[in-house]
Amino acid sequence: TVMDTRIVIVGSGISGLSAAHKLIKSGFINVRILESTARSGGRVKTGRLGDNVVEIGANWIHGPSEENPVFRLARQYGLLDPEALTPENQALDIGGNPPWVPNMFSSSGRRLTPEEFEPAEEMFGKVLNESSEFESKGGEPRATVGEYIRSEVKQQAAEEWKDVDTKTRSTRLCVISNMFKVNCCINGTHSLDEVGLGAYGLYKTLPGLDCTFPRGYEGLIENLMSELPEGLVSYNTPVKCVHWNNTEKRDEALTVECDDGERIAADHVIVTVPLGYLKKHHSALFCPPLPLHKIHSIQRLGFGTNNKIFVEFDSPWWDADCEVIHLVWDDEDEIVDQVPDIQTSWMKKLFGFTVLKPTERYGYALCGWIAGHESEYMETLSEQEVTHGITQLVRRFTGNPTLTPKRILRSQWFHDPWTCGSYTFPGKLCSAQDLKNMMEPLPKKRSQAQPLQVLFAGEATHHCFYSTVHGAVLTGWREADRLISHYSNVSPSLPKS
Ligand code: 6YU
Repeated sequence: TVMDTRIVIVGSGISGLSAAHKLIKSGFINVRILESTARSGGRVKTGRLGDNVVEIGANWIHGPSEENPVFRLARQYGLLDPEALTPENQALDIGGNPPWVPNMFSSSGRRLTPEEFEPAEEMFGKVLNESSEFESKGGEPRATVGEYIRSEVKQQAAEEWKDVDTKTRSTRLCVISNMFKVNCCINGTHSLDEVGLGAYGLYKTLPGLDCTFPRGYEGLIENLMSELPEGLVSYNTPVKCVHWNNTEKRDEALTVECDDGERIAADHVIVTVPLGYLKKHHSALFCPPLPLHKIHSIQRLGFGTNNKIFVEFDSPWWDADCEVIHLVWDDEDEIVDQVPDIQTSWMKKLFGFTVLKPTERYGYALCGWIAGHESEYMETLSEQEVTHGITQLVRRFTGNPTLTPKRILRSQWFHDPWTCGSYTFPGKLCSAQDLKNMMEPLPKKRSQAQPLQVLFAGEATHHCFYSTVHGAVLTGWREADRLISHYSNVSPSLPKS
């Protein structure tokens, strides 16, 4: 019966918590979460820069509107600013591109004029939008987003900018390189040459102007936790292996083995570990191993690194209305998103900064964004070395040799042993089928074996909202619903949710 069905959830991120929440509300009482670290939230992680809250992980609610479960929860818990709740804000359809006010700086120490960067932004935006259209045209499995944009931009620049002086045209192409780096961060990839063109359009946006949690994203986690039974989560309890389909011991068909040797018998396990962790550890984490088609999908999907470097200054070197700062290198008119020598020039990959607002709360603080292997290398440096790199960078771009950051703080998602990167993107040979394979429960066929032993949730298992918090929530609910409907067929006593 529902009362004694044993459900184990691996991972206490937002997807694991969402699954537990729904199961418990539907009457399941024998639910446990096993979490490797000492906290809940996973990639939803709020930190401090001085007295201010800053997000180490997820930053925005992407598309805060009625269809977004994170928006609905945040509203219900009273976690949002009034502006985010207005109908106007919810109706704004930005298609994933917030209309931020930019300031553009060049590596020669001057500001770029709108004449220099606006045509480049416009051209890049148009071609990027076209990149989303190959999915519906039946795909283009081999080519990448990087190759497509690069060739389209080169062709269009030659035609449309043929009467523009060489220097301005070159500067505009350098701006395009900057746009590539911005999109490496958005996609959490090393290079746009790793993002599959055929699958790029799978990602869907929701209406609503992206908003933040003024008191921190972790407020969402705390509120969810407060509605769950005490002791639900076992912390510092990494799962080492999920033993499934054990046909010898019928009553122990499924057991979860922890690092400390404890073995927990279960009827169902919901695995929510990040794709980065799965890529590295899937062969040890499952016994017997995962079916081949699932392993291939784990490999085809991409999981890269995007990190933040928060930097505080005594006074601003950007305009009062500026929301995003771009750092444009004037030797990058060949459209590049990778640096020539990571150890000496990793900081060239940092596309720039978003400005923390409001100023009354944050003072003059910026959030720098850096993706890829350059970002992974940055994680290995000491805080002093990172500070030194950032200081040199802002001095060069402002032309101000005395500019000095007050304080810095950075994330290190690649070296987090339980995440191994930041979030999912569609790799070169990816298709919609790979996301379907990711979410498919085990064992696959309705054989003699007990069905729905191992279920899969987490950001990387959502067919169109992968890489987001709302995607993760929906996958937790989906797997809870899978079990709820399974038991409402076998045991009519289950209250309908
Ligand atoms: C969003 C945003 N945002 C920035 C940065 C990052 C992410 N995301 P979890 O990892 O949370 O939980 C798993 C748990 O399992 C965890 O606690 C582990 O410790 C545990 N575990 C692991 N192994 C275990 C074991 N063996 N045993 C036991 N436990 C184990 N999302 O909505 N808005 O602004 C950002 C951002 C720096 C790192 C983000 C953002 C992603 C979300 O944070 C993430 O999806 C969810 O938190 C994941 O939850 P989960 O439960 O699945 O895993 C146009 C276009 C194109 C394409 N896409 C672009 C979209 C934009 C994506 N944007 C992200 C941007 C930022 C800036």
